[in-house]
Amino acid sequence: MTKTILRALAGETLPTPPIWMMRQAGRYLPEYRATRAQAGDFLSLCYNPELAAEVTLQPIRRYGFDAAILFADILLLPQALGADLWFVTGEGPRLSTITSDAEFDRLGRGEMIHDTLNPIYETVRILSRELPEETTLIGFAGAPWTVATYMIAGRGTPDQGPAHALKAENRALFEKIIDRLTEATIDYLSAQVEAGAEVVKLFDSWAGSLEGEDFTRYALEPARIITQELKARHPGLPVIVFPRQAGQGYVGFHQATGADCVAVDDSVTPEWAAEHVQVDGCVQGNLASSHMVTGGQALVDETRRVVKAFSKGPHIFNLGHGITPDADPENVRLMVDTVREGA
Ligand code: 1CP
Repeated sequence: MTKTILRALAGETLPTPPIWMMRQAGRYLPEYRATRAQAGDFLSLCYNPELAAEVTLQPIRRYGFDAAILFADILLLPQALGADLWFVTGEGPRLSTITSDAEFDRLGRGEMIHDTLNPIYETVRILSRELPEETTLIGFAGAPWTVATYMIAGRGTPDQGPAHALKAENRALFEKIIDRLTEATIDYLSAQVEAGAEVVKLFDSWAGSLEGEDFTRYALEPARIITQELKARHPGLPVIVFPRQAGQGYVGFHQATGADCVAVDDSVTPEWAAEHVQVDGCVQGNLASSHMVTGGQALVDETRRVVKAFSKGPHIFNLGHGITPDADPENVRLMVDTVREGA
């Protein structure tokens, strides 16, 4: 096994951590903005396999990252289940809402998603042919809770209030949504693996707003079911889970879910995560993405700090969350060089 990401995921401690970056294909890159303009809009870019593969490859060409992440979005799955989805420029995603049993009953089941998502699998097939042989291809989906927060509210919300309200008022419907998404996510990720994804990552961006028993039932348990079922269908498949802002909830997440790697955000320190999370397996993270905007010596110092804190166990270097559109591509270069200079 020569790909560094796969070695880290298998539990190996490497002299230099492999590196990639959340949202590495994105608006901070001029070549991304050009291809997106060529596609017309964001969703047309996602559903155009040639152009989606092109933007996936752009950060690989520019920085030589050790992994490429499929260019798509977590909200394509609800669209494939029958929700309406559109993006309002400057504001973000909008979806038709699901707040009643009648609206839920209009959604399709897991198997029908492939009609809509076939172009995504085609992007994966193109990438598995075109990526450099040392680069690992990561497929992904949103975790059921995070996707449900958008489906219930019809948009992004600062506190996921509408989803919490539905959970309190109609738990049976809320759980039907989580279960339907769990089933569909397994089918979606499984199809990405069949098309050539070598690793899958589950993004639970809003896991931090679930507390106590809710965290166990709606973040941990779906991640466990998805991980176990994918590994049953695809023996040896490495799985990365990202219960963002889980705090203490990160502790024990490897064992409880069976995931190979837990990605940590930057609301915890790398020293804390090394002691409490990396003890159980590979971790990914966790430089604050604001350093990609501000740069300078603080970027170098904090990058070295993250590398050092995780140097005694398996680690994949990444940001704590996605890079933002106002980031300077030169700062990304400085981060990559700083991580690799230790080699
Ligand atoms: O205008 C543009 O070009 C669109 C910006 C954009 C991009 C580049 C969106 C809209 N999605 C994406 C791609 C994307 N989204 C990827 C591709 C691979 C890569 O990382 O390079 C991935 C993995 C995602 C995942 C995603 N989408 C998440 C989970 C990760 C995270 O950042 O927390 C979430 C929450 C979304 C929803 C979404 N899609 C886009 C936006 C602006 C949002 C957030 C909306 C909100 O909460 O208000």
